[in-house]
Amino acid sequence: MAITKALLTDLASTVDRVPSNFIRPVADRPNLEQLHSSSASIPIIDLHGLDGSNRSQIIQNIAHACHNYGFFQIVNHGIPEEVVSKMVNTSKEFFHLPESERLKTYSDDPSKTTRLSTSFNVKTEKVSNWRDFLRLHCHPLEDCVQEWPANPPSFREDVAEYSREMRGLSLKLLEAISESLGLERDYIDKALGKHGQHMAINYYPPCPQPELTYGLPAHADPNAITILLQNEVPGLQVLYNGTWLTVNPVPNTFIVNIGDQIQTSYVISNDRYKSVLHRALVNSEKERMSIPTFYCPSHDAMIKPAPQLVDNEPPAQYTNFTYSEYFDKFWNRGLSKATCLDMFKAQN
Ligand SMILES: O=C(O)CCC(=O)C(=O)O
Repeated sequence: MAITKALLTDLASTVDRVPSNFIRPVADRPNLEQLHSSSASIPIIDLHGLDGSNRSQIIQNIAHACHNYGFFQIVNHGIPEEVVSKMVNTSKEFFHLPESERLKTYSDDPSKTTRLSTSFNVKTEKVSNWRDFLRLHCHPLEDCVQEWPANPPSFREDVAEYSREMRGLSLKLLEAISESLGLERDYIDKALGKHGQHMAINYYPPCPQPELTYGLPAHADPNAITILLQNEVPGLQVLYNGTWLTVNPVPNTFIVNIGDQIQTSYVISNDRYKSVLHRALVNSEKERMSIPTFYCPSHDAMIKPAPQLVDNEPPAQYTNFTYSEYFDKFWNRGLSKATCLDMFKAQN
């Protein structure tokens, strides 16, 4: 059976088998046992005292996590619990609105700055993913909010508050990451041009055969850093030394990962820090939501290695490019284990 509805959410509750367009080849299916048994995980970093006496220790912890895992979790990050719970509640309400209301925001055009869609890129992909998502540009905030859904009634206010907080946290983390690379505190800030900030609200409905498909298959993020909030349902896995580690949800914690633009620290870190593969698994019982904030360069920003990290040893690993060129490649090529960075490798 092929999918006949624009959105997965409205189809998922009517099927007791996964439609054929969602089924992955046998060699590329998730191992659900791993999802529930994995005990090792990515580092947790306490940000308490980042602006005071603990700064140098925290920066060392960040350097270790970015180099070895490309991922870390943060606690004591300063984001009020109320802001987070409003964000989660309004997102859930949005995905529970009647189909006709949600479809007002539907688009399969990745260049649109506000859109509800499904899977990843329905125009180019061969196998669909068990996900609907609302994608929002968030910077500059005052230019974006008017485009966002007006229903639920508190949506714009709750999401604007959350994205303001995420911007503050992103800037703090980018300063810490710059310092952890031995760069000036504002190095990455300047390298991002006028800056960009996007958000996705990922909605993964319960899936009748989660062993056959993914919410999102393995991919690396194209942006600078991602700050991910997940609800209480596990599903995120991160590749570490050839093994998929499940990142079990911990209340009041965010998950941070290095994206391709920092790997390349400019094209920044010249491969010192890794933009690591991760994926989302689904389950048969509970709806799962994750809300990544993608902090990124502005589209016109020229991405190049930090000169301090290049010299001759090691030579620049990537050619220079604009973020817009990179972003288009990411959406048009489809999610893949090979990062788009390979398309910009320097011929050394
Ligand atoms: O749902 C998750 O935990 C991962 C989401 C993700 O990787 C993405 O939206 O790019």
